[in-house]
Amino acid sequence: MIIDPIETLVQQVQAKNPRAIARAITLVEDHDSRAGQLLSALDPQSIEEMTVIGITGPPGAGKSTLTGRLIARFRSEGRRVGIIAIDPSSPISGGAILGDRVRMMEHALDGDVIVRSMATRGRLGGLCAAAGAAMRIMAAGGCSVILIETVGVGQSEMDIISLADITLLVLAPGLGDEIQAMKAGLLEVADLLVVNKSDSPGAETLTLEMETAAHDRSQVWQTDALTGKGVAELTSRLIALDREHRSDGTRSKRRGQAHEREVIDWAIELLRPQLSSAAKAMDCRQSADPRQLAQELLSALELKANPDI
Ligand SMILES: Nc1nc2c(ncn2[C@@H]2O[C@H](COP(=O)(O)OP(=O)(O)O)[C@@H](O)[C@H]2O)c(=O)[nH]1
Ligand SMILES: [Mg+2]
Repeated sequence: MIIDPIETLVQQVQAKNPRAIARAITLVEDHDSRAGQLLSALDPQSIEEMTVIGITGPPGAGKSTLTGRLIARFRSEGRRVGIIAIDPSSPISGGAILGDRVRMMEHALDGDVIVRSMATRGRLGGLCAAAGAAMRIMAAGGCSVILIETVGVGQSEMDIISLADITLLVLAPGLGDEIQAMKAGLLEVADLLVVNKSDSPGAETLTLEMETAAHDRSQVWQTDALTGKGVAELTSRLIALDREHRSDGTRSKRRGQAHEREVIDWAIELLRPQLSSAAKAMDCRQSADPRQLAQELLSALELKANPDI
């Protein structure tokens, strides 16, 4: 329960207060009626300037360990870092969240590292809307770099990646997930392909495979997140790529697409309560085709469904 007026909360967020940042994100996630007021009061300049880095790849590839390394690099440059960890597991078991928390523990006492976990399951969708809002709040709270760690498996995680300005696909030898990553189209969306655990057997083979699969060999980077080997080079490349994307129009094009996705996600979120009460009011005859009923529901709300799909 937040008793402070929204103006105070926004001021506290913009004064970089980590607790206020956390409270603001919770307020949006909880569909508080003041969420709109909060989001529109955030400084648009900081949101415009932030760099959002998506980190995806199969479980166990070393994403969280690498994220910890990237945090350290950005912190050494004096930058405030926000992390959004998308957890595909149930919020109840919390396994992945706990694991990631442990790996980020070295930064736990750093007030300039803001970590937020979000579950993909156990919620009614709106993950893009929630993650987008969290990024904006973190940026307004002084984070100039936002890292989003997500397991590249489902569609909702892919949607999240589309919110990033730059995406890293992290792979490791021996997991056998390269093919799956390719099938999921991750290779298409990733700007940089990271072969982590570079000292493990199979790293060279995987690197060669990735160089063949990539558009450009210079997309492929090797790291050992445990020792930090290769991380400085990867970070320099990331920063240079961000600069290139800012000047060649790539970033603004991606931002436009990301924004569109967020808007659609919000529209669905905002409609959900009405859909829910209209469905309750309607006789959802179990024998009737649910798709047909959905169309009836939309007509009842005077929304036109596309007849072609
Ligand atoms: N040998 C080796 N192990 C690593 C490396 N990076 C991460 N690990 C280990 O791999 C396991 C999974 O790492 P984690 O960061 O949780 O992977 P995630 O599931 O992708 O987030 C952990 O036991 C890490 O200590 C690396 O570069 N080399
Ligand atoms: Mg992880």
